[in-house]
Amino acid sequence: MYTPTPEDRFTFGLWTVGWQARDQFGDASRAPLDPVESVHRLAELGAYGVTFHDDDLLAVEPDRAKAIENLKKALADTGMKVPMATTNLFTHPIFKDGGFTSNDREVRRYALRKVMRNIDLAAELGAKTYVCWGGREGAESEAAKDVRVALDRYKEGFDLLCQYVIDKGYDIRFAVEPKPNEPRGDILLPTIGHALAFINSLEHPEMVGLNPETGHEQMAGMNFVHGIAQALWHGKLFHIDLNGQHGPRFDQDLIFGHGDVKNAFFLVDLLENGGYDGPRHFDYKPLRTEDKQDVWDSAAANMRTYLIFKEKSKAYRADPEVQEALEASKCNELAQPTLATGETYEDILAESIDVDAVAERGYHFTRLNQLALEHLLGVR
Ligand code: 3MF
Ligand code: MG
Ligand code: MG
Ligand code: MG
Repeated sequence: MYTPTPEDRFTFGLWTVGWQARDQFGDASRAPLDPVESVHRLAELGAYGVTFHDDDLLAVEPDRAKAIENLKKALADTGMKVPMATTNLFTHPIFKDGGFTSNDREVRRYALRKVMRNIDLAAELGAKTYVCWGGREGAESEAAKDVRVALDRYKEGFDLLCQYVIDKGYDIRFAVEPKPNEPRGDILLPTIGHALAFINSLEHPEMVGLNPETGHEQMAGMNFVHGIAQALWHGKLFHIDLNGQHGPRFDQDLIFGHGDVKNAFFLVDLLENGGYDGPRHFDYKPLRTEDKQDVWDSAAANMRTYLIFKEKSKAYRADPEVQEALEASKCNELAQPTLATGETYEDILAESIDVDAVAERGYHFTRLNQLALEHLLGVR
């Protein structure tokens, strides 16, 4: 039980287990990890696949062609898949003012070239999703960036990349990953909502969706489950970055479930029942305190935690008391359209209500929440 298999479709960024734990104040606490080893170890743990930034492949082999060859062999040896790829437009100092929205036009052109080059590899490896996290697209001062003009350039970038994918005949869609801040003081497209609105203004909105990350939304004080629900509602949940975070502070990238436990439970409940059929992708960082073996233990913990929540969600939904409480809280009544078939606003206008009597009715949400918590705490 709680043992992952490839059918669960768990995937990991090579940069997650491969993180050397260099931070703002400290040096690396772990040695570089060979992507080949990551693919093998993750396969042994029951993962479905890996994802990568172009630069992740060069962790121990600086020759790109050789690095790609090594990765391909590891994938062939293990049966691991690459459902998503992405570009590193944030580590090299050339991107210090962004990639697609750098004030420097030459940098913008280089950034787009770097993306197109890696899209070719993504397509070759069978990736269907190409994630764009604009980590350096932003500013520290309002004086430094005209956001309206920067959004023009952001749109220009996505329109160009969509055209590239169309012209090449690739079966790839883009997924924007919102984040409010870090490493920039303020990042463009800071939340799911901002990104959804932006996508609507693109030349090919159908080719662009979202890759929301748990911690990023929680850094902005947002409810991740609500954000994911809205992304699903718009048909825009193309991919997801699962991890843990304790509210608005630096980007913690904790193991999934090691942050807001109850929100993580309802997230799994939503993903499993809300029509998402993409990979369950982890974007976490093994703690800086951890050693080589802890890295693999932490990778396993992400998947095990997800599977535990999945079981808990099933038990919660099957509990007759929960079903009764959902009914009593009118949760099912919300699914009923406000107007009956054939009715118009005239019917609403003609109606009357005993406002005081209706206002007195309780919704009994406390009971529902307590039932969920008791399932989570294992006492039901
Ligand atoms: C940073 C992130 C990124 C993105 C990645 C995928 C390094 O906070 O979450 O991870 O997920 O670039 O595009
Ligand atoms: Mg992140
Ligand atoms: Mg992420
Ligand atoms: Mg994060």
